Amino acid sequence: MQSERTLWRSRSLSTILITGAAGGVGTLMRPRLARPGRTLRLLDIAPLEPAGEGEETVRASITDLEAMTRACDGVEAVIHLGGISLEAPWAQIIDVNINGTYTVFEAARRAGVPRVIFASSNHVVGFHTPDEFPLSEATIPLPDTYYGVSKVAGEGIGALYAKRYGLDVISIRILSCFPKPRSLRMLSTWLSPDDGARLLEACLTVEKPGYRVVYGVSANTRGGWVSLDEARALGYEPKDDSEAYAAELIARDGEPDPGDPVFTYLGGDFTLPKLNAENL
Ligand code: 15L
Repeated sequence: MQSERTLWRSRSLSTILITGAAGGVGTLMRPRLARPGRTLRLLDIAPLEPAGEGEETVRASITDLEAMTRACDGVEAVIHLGGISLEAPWAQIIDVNINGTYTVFEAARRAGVPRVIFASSNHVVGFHTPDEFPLSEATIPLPDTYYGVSKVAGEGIGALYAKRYGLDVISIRILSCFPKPRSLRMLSTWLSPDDGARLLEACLTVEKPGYRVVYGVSANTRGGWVSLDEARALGYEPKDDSEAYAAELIARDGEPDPGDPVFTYLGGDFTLPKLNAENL
């Protein structure tokens, strides 16, 4: 007889709602999370590519509680990627990222969805310095932007819904998820799309995680900025390494200079004065 653990792991999780599915990470994850017997319900306020086999599309705002509750109907897990992914004026951050994330969790609760995976960010802890590396789940938040503050709030909302209502909630502090590293910093912070999908699959299938905070990053030779222990405890094993792109990036940008302000803090250029309030 299969144990409960094996049964949970072998399930395809028949319907998964992905918010922000038209965005950068959503677009990368869409083909990678497809499985036989699984429906990906892809939600975005922006236009989505037409639904293929095993897909449904929903045009809605993550701030619309009624629409979100309908979108959560029959869903076994929500992957919440939606929201503004860069620094923006406070009013926009409050509306889309903070109110939107509250709305996603509340819709999930109302519809009886048992699990929410929240795309948090390294910018929750962006003002930590290299002498503190590797940062862990226990590192205190030092957000570097209003955007980072919204991810702290999102983690808090997730913790509330996990503890008060019993949802399984995993906040992933994603470092840099792009098809390939775009900068010298990303040689340390890259999360390859395939590793991103591996991490999400681990978050979807691990048995009864309760509330967790993990970092999302590949096995980069120049990494070590954040702990992978928390993600590994969920069953994630990264396979990719940004080193494959190092020569190309160094030929373009030169050797990484530890004195470059971009390396002063984990958050890189999100910590620079160009993102001070007067410039937004
Ligand atoms: C993030 O949270 C952003 O959404 C993304 O655009 C990248 O800038 C990333 O962090 C990063 O730190 O590289």
